[in-house]
Amino acid sequence: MTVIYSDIPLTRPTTPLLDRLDSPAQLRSLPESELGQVADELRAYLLYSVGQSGGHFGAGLGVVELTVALHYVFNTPSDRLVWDVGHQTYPHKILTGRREELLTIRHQGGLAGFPNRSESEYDPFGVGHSSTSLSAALGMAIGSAINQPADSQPERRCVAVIGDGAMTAGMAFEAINHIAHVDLDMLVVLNDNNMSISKNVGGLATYFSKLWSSKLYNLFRESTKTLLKAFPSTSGIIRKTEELMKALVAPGIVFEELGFTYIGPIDGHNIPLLVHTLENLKQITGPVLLHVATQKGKGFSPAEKDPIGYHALNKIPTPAGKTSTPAASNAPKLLKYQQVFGNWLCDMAVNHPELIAITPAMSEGSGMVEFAERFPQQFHDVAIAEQHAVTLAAGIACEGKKPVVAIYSTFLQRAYDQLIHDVALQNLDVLFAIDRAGLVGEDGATHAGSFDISFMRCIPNMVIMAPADENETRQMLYTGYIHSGPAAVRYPRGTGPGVKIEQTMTALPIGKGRLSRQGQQVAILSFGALLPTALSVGEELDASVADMRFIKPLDTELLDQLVSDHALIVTLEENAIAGGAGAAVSEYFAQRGVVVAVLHLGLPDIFIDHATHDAQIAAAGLDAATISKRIKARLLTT
Ligand SMILES: Cc1ncc(C[n+]2csc(CCOP(=O)(O)OP(=O)(O)O)c2C)c(N)n1
Repeated sequence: MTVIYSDIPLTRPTTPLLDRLDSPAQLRSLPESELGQVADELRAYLLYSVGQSGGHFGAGLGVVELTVALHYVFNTPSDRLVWDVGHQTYPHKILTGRREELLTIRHQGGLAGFPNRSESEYDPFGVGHSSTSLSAALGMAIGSAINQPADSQPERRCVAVIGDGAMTAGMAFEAINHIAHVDLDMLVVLNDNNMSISKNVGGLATYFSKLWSSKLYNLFRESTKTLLKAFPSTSGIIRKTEELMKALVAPGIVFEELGFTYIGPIDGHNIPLLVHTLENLKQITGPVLLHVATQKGKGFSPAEKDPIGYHALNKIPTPAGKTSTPAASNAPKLLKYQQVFGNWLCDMAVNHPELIAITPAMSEGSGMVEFAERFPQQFHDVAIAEQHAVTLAAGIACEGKKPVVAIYSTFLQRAYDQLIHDVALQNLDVLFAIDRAGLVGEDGATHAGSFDISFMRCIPNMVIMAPADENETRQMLYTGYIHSGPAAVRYPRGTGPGVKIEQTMTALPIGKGRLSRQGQQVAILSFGALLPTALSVGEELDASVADMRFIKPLDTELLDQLVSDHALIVTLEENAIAGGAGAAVSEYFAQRGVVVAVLHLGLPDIFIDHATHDAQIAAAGLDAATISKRIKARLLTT
């Protein structure tokens, strides 16, 4: 029985057994009877550790028993254990020699929040975006099967663990199709907790729920002892085992039809059952899908009741930290860009029944919860299906309605062809609200929105805007909404500078920036939310500062004007320098035959690791002091 906690321990719990486990090999040397205690201690330590560090929470709690069982049965790291998304791997990190370092997770120089090949040999595949595990594990199975005699045991087993949410993505379906075709030994563990970040949606989710409530699952839950007898762990009679397995297969199951041996659903919190089932599955050849039913937030009652709220947890402030907060509480409450978007969406929908908002499984993160409640007919959560989200929007636009696709910059990468081929090429009327544009802090490189300007700028028909503050965000969303054709507004994670938001919506003139500060010699062209930094550098150096607003089309009139009376043009953006807004400025000058000194400031050609956003900005050389230094250095050679 899982121990249920109702508080997060603020001091380190006593974990005598866990403390002895520095590798999965040590776990495997324990008698099976001690695994329950390992799981209890693991959960207690996980609660404590995430309370100290902050980070992903509910998903990890839900896979404590599964993680113990997988490392107990499989010979990791030689056997490959590939986790999907990777936000649920805190227990895996604890068991694979990173127990003490878990306290540093997502902090600069500490563990990454997701599996990372350079961090540990137990992380065979780096991840952060969902639904890659099946393809990666199949690739490993193919790679390790090469040069092996056809009839021999596989050199290593490849296991993918994928959530029911991640299973909704096209990539997962593509892999399932191919896995059956290749027909190598491979285990897919479907970790089904009925949740994505929000409630999981769609036909697949409904189908999984039906399986959960089936007689078969109840049989598994209630008759564990009988079942364990039915799964003799030492049985060498493979055929018999297979027959037993087959007998437990629900008839007509979708995965069976696709060429998998399907087992389950079984209780993912029952360690003896998990261990025995996994042991027996090792005997089965070809692709196997084990359907495991788990509960997100398991073992921490507030998270069990509110799995959405406890998807992630903020660091619990220390008592010392608490005393320093009252001063901060007097500060004006700043709105997040996501709230600005959510409020705009609701305000627009009041008078625009043709507005249809689409999210690929990110309604909380994108600030759409209120909209979904108030305008359910105009809201579509399409599950983790970015490609579908974009082409769906294209289809809606064909019917003369106005789709608004709210999508994180990093996840739009998944839908690049759809953006070009389905939307832009047909010049369809779709507004993209591109969230988390720029560096995103603790989630790190996998989630950084570093490339959207570069990859959108080259697409014909696109209008691309980058607001400098909350009010510009609102007005740009409106501008993009009433614009006919594809338009994108890219805004960052977190709060804006606190600019007053005009409730009245006024369309901005397309392709027009504004001069925010008149100075001399140097003109800083700011594209987006780094404007306050540009202004502070402008003050220090008496430089001109322009809030360019539009990346495409560029305000060429303003460029002509600035180049005529400044010696150095500095472009500033929170996007890759390569192909970014600065590159657009230089291309314009080159086209016009204008020779001028240009300094491009933006994200360098490296992946920037997890840290606070401020630290990441400093690592990119985009803090005010470094910008000022770089400009001064450049002036010396101009
Ligand atoms: C391509 C992509 N889109 C969206 C996300 C954001 N995201 C992270 S976890 C998650 C839910 C995953 O659900 P599931 O696979 O069921 O795992 P659970 O959290 O329920 O354990 C989502 C949508 C992502 N990581 N990758």
